Amino acid sequence: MRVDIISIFPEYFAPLDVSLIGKARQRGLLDIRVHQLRDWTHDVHRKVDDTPYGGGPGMVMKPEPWSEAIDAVAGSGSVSGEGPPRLIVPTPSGRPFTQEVALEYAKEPWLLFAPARYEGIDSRVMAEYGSRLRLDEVSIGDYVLAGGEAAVLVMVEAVGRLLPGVLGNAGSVADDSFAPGTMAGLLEGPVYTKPPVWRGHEVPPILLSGNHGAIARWRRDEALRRTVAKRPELAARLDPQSLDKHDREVLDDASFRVPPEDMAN
Ligand code: JEK
Repeated sequence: MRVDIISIFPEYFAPLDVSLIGKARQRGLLDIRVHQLRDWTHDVHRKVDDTPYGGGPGMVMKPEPWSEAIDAVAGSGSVSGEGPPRLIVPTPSGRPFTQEVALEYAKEPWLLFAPARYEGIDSRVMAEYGSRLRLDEVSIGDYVLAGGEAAVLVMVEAVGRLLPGVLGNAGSVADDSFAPGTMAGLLEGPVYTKPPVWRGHEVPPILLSGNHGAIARWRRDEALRRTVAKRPELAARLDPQSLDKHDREVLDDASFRVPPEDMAN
C-alpha cells in the first residue's frame, strides 16, 4: 500500500519509522511518503493560513497550497495502474473512524491524508475534491485535537497492521474486539504471562490447566463480563443469535439487561 501525507509538520510523522509500521516499510509492504505543504506556497513567508471570512477566532488554511499539493501528489503516478488515491481529511466533525473503516481503507492500494492545523481547511477544498476524488472527512473520536496529524498516526497504525504480512501472527487480526468474526463486538479478556505468581497475584489456574476447551469458554466469559461492565452499549448490540445458553447465563449473572428506550427523545 502507498500512503501519502501532506502536512505543515512532516517531523510529526517520525513515529512511522519505528516498530510495526517502520518494519512494514523496511520490508516494502508500506510505501509512506510525507510532504511539506509549504513546498506548494509561492510567497517568501510560505503562508498557509489566513483570517476567517465572517470573523471569529483563529485562522483557516488557505485553499491554494492544498489544491496544488493534492493535485501534485494525487497525480504523481498511481500504484500499478490503479486509480487516484482515496483522500482522507481528519476533522472533529467527520465520520467516525472505526475498525470497519480501517478494514475498508486496508483494501485500498493508495491513501492520501491531508491533516490540517488552525481551525481547518477552507471548505471549498472539500467541495472541489469531493467531486474529483473519493473524499472522506473522518474523526477519530469525540474530543478536540490541535490538528489532524495525531489522527493520521492513529489511522495509519490501525490500517497498517491489517495489511497482509504486517502482523506476525495471522490470528491476531481476526480476534480483534471490533472486527467481524468470532469475538465480534466483545472486549478482550485479561491476559497473563510468567511468572505464575507475581507480588502475590496469581494467574487464574484455568489458564495453567491445559484444558483448551475450558480455557476458551473462560476467556469468552471474561470478555462478556468485561463488555457488560465497561461498554454496556456494545453488549446491547450483541447479536442474540451469536449467544449460546452459557453466554446468556454469564450475561444474566453480570445482571445485564437491554437498556430501555429513552422516552426523553
Ligand atoms: C483536524 C485542526 C483543530 C480545533 C473548532 C471544533 C467544536 C469548534 C479544529 N477527533 C478529532 N478531534 N479533533 C480533530 C482534529 C482537529 C483539528 C484538525 C482534526 C485540524 N484541528 C481544531 C477546534 C476546531 N471546534 C469542536 C467547536 C477546529 C479530530 C480528528 N480527526
